[in-house]
Order: sequence, then structure tokens, then C-alpha cells
Amino acid sequence: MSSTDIQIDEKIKVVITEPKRWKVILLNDDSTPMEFVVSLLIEVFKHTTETAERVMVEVHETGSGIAGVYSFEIADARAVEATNQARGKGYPLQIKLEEE
Ligand code: TYC
Repeated sequence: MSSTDIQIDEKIKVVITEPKRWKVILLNDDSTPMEFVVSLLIEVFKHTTETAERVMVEVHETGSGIAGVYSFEIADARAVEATNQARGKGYPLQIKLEEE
């Protein structure tokens, strides 16, 4: 090493964290039709008829239920799509996102 060379002693710390996951939660109301909620769960949240009916009944009986758990981008996009479809039909369905 000549007198002008410099030596760099560098340590790089790599920190990997799991991306956060978000629950899409359906809230109960008195007027959104049960069949419509089931169809949203199938079409937007990719449920089977059986699991869609189970989630819908859970929301109807307890006040809320989880439609799915996703990255923020997917949770937000599905919640917006479901809300838009409900508003398009004049239903008051409420959907919220909650960090897992
Ligand atoms: N409670 C509604 C009814 O009796 C059905 C319903 C289920 C509404 C789930 C909203 O997120 C909901 N028609």
C-alpha cells in the first residue's frame, strides 16, 4: 500500500423486516342485503360460496368480520372496490382497515 492509499473499513448491517399486513373488516348494518355481501366476498375478496356465507353470517351476528388480510396496497384496493360497488347500489356498507 502506497502512502496515498486509503483503507475503508465498512460494515453494512442488513435489517429485513416482514411487511405489515392489514385486515379488511366488514361492519354490519341493517340494510345492505346479505346476498350482496356474499357476492362481494366472492368477487372482490376471492372467497368460496361457503366461506363467504360464513363471513357474512359472522358480521351479521357479531357486528364485524374479517374479509381478508393483505399488504396495505391490496387491502386498500379491495376495500375501495367493495365500497364503490356498495355505493353504486345505494348500500351503506362500511369497511375498515386495521393493522394485524
Ligand atoms: N345485516 C344485514 C342484513 O340483515 C346483512 C349484512 C351483513 C350487512 C354483513 C353488512 O357487512 C355486512 N341485511
